[in-house]
Amino acid sequence: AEIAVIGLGYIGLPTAIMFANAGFKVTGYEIRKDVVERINSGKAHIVEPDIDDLLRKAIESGKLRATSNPADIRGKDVYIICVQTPLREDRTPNLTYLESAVETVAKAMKPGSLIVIESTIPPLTTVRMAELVEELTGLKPGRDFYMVHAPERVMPGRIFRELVYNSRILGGITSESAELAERLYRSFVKGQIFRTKSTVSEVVKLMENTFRDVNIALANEFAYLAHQYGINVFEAIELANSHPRVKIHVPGIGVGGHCLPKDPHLLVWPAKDDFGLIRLAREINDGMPLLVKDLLFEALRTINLPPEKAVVAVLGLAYKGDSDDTRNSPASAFVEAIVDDVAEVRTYDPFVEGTHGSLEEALRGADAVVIATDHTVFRSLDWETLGKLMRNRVLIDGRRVVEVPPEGFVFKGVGRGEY
Ligand code: SAJ
Repeated sequence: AEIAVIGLGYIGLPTAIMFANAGFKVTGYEIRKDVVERINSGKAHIVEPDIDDLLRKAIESGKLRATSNPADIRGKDVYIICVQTPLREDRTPNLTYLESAVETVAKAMKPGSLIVIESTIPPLTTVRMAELVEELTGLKPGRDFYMVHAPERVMPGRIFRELVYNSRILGGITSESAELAERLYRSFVKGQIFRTKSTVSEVVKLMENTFRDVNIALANEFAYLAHQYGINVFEAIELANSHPRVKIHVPGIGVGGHCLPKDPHLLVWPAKDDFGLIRLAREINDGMPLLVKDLLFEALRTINLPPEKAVVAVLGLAYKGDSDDTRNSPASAFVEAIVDDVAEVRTYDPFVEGTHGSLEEALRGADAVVIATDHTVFRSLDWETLGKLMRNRVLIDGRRVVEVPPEGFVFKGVGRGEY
C-alpha cells in the first residue's frame, strides 16, 4: 500500500517515518516549503530523541519523500491526516486546518482509499468529515471509501518508543474501516490495538487528557489549601498516595502544552449540557501562574522591595521539564502576568532560543528568581554561589525543583505553606 501523510508536525513526521521504516512508500504532504526542504535533506524541524537518525534512514532508503505539491499525493491507498486542531480566542475549536486537509484528500483519493484522522477532534467529527468527503466526491462512506479516527497518544520526548509500545484505539465509521486500519498499524505497533466506533475513539482520546487535567486541578486546589493550613502539600500528597487507591497528581505553576489545555474544551464543545467540573478544572489550572505571582509579591513585601523596583529572573520557559516546547506555557503566562508590574523580567531557558545566554547573566543583579519549568539541570543548581550574583535573594519555586530552601534566601513555592 502507498501512504500519504498530511501535515508533517510533531505527530505527522514521526508517523511518516515509522511507516516508511516499516517498508511502506510514504509521501509526506506539508504546506510549509522550508519544512519540506529540510525533511528531504534528512533534517527534522522538531526536537525529539532519535528523530534525526530515523528520518535519515527513511529518506536514504527512498521510502519517504516530502512535498508541497498536491499532485504528488494523488491516488494513494491510505491518507493519514495529522494536522493541528487548535482553539480560537473564544475557546471553541478551530477545525479549518482539518477541513482543508480533508478537502485536499478528497481531491486526491481514489475509490477504495482509507482515510485516517490522527488529529485530536471533538466528538462526532469523523462522521462529519466522512459526509464532507461524500459531498465533495460523491463516494459513499463505508462502501466506496473507508474512514478511521486513530488518535495519537504519544508523549513528546518519548514519541518513538510510545508509537511502538502504547496501545492504540482505532475508531471506524464502519467495522471494516477499523479492520483495514488495524492491518496497517500492526506494521509497527507492538502494543494492543482496540477497534471501536469513531465517536468512541474521539471521546476516549479527550477523556484521557481531561482526566489528567482535572486531576492536576485537584492537586492544585490542594496546594492552595496547604498555604492556608501552613503545611507542605508534597509531604501530604506523598502520605495520601501511600493509600492503595489514591494517586494524586503533581501541583505546580500550571498546565501547558498543545494538548491538556485544549482537549477538555474539545470534549464538551459539541455537547448540549455539561456539569461544569471540566471547565472549572481548566480555570483552576489557568489561574496557577497568578498564585505564583502572589507568592512572588508576598516575598518582595517581606524584603520591603516594591514590585516596580524588582528585577525578576524566570528560569524555564518551556511548558514542561527537558522540553523546548513553549506552546501554552504557564511560564509565559506568568511572565505576562508580572511584566507590567515589575522593573524588569529576564528569562533563561537552556532549551529555548531567544532567552538569556547564561544563567549567571540572567541572575546578576536580580532581586528574585522564579523557577517556572522543572528542567533536570535546575535541580542541581548551587544556590549559595548563584545567590552571590543577586542584589536581593528571593527564590520562588513553581515546580518543586528546590527540595530544601537554600540558606540566606526568602523562599516560597507552590504548595509550600510551611514557609
Ligand atoms: N503537569 C502538572 N502536574 C502533573 C502532570 C503534568 O502540572 O502531575 C503539567 C506539565 O508540567 C505540563 C502539562 O501538565 O505543563 C502537560 O504535561 P503532560 O506531561 O501531562 O502531558 P503532555 O501534554 O506532554 O502529553 C499529554 C499526554 N497525555 C496523558 O498523559 C494523558 C500524552 O500521552 C498525549 O499523547 C498528549 O498529551 C497528546 O498529544 O494529547
